[in-house]
Order: sequence, then C-alpha cells, then structure tokens
Amino acid sequence: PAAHVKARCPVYPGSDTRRFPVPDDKVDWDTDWPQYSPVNYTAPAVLKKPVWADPEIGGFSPQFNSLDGSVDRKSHEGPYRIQNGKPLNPHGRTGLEGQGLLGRWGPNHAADPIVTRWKRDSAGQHVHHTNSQLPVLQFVSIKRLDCGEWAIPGGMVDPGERISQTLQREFSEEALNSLQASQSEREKIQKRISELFNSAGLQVYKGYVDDPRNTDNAWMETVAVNFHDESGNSVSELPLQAGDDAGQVSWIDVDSSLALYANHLHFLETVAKERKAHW
Ligand code: RP5
Ligand code: MG
Ligand code: MG
Repeated sequence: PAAHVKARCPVYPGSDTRRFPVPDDKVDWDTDWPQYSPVNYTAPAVLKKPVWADPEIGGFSPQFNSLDGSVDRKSHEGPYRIQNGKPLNPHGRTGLEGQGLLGRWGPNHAADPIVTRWKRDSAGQHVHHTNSQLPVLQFVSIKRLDCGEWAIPGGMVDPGERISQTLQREFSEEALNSLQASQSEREKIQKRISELFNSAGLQVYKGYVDDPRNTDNAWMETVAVNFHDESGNSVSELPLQAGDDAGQVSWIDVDSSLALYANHLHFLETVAKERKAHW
C-alpha cells in the first residue's frame, strides 16, 4: 500500500503529543526497526468511555476482522494483523500507539458524500477552464471545525447503519445543518435530497484514509461516493448551511491545486477524471 503521510503528522491532532518520527523507509512493519518506540496516546474524550468508543484492550477483547455484534471490525483492505492483542495499521507505522482520538481499535468506518455540479456562468452555460479547455466541476465542501481544513462532508458509520444512510445523513448534518432544523424543515431537506442520494452514485474510493488521527492500532477507512447533479436543479438549488462538525460550507471548484483534509483530493481526482472534467 502507498505510504501514508498525514498519519505521520508531527503533532497529534487536538493535543501536544508528538509522534515518534517515522521516515519513509521505516513505515512498513516488515522493515526491521528495533529502535522504534512510538508514544502511547488515547485522548481524554475517548478514555471517558463514551458510547462510541471501545474500552482499553485487556479486559476487552473484540472480534477483530469480523462483524462484532453491530460494530463492523472488518477492513476494506482485507485481514489486518493483531500484535499483543492490538490491531496493526495496514499502512504501517505512525509513530503513535493507542486509540488517539478514534473510538475503535482497528478500522473506524466512515462514508464520504461527494456532491457535484457543473460550474455555470450567469447565462447558465458550463464554464470551461482556460488551460485544460474542460468543463469545471464544483463540489460541496465543508471547513472542519477540528483543524480548519476544507474537506468532504463525511462522517462515521453508526453501528448497524447502512452506508447509503450515512452518506445522506452526514451531508444533511454538515452541509444543510439538519440537526438544528425543525422536524418539518428536516423532512423538507430529506425530500429535496433523497432523489439525488437514492440514485446509484459513483463509488470512487473504498479503503484506508490517510487521516491525521490514525495511530498504529486505530485508523480511518471510508467509502466515497459521488452524487452528481447534472442538470443543476436538484441539490444545487438548496441553501447550504454549515452544521455539526463543519464551520463553513461552500461550492468549491474542483482542481488539482486544492489543499484538502486527509487524502480527499485523491477522491476528487477520480471524480474529475470519470466525469471528464477539468483537473
Ligand atoms: C475522514 O474523516 C473521512 O474521510 C471522513 O471525511 C471523516 C470522518 O470523520 P469525522 O468527520 O466524523 O470526524 O477520515
Ligand atoms: Mg458528522
Ligand atoms: Mg464529519
């Protein structure tokens, strides 16, 4: 697998904890490295034992690599290794062990809805990029409250939840602020977006996420699905409003020079190429 980069960021998010520096050639677990001594860190919020988090390994020994009750502990990347009762990150060393900010030991499953439309001028015509001559796509992006980076409005799959449900729910919460809406407003939102979200969608990625919260024993995985509003009169007409873990929300032009959270840019590259859009 490709060497993760954000999962080796020097300072662990939301803390002052510094990762043990892991050079590129020492990422692979199969590379012998006796000097490796990762720092152990589990965030206070996780140690408080909220419903979404696993307790410490020891008294607790979950069913790894399988569906454990309603918690899916299977990886999209195939079986992962267990060492001293703890799962090993399938993309290698991160310089930090423990759960960090993540609730689950092993894979933490998320879903990323990539909602797109064509960029149009005031006359309603598609806008083509001056360099590539290709039509420009726009996607709904949120500015994450935790780190201030722009990202796809994705979120965690709740235990037992279907991914199609997570995609629609997270988009509603983060980009349409459905959590703050009244029951009737929520139903209206639901109705307006269900047509787009009930369409097949284009799965552009399924697997490990190079997320800065990853550790040697806990990591993010996602399924990223593109829902494209071709005519520009479905979701494109909805007023965007940031909610939950999003501080801002906006339609952003899809372009290879964007700086986005984790490896989200890679998902957008696939969308742009599949749709023959500017990149
Ligand atoms: C990323 O974190 C995923 O790709 C997804 O966008 C997001 C899910 O975590 P939260 O937004 O719930 O923090 O790894
Ligand atoms: Mg969310
Ligand atoms: Mg989120």
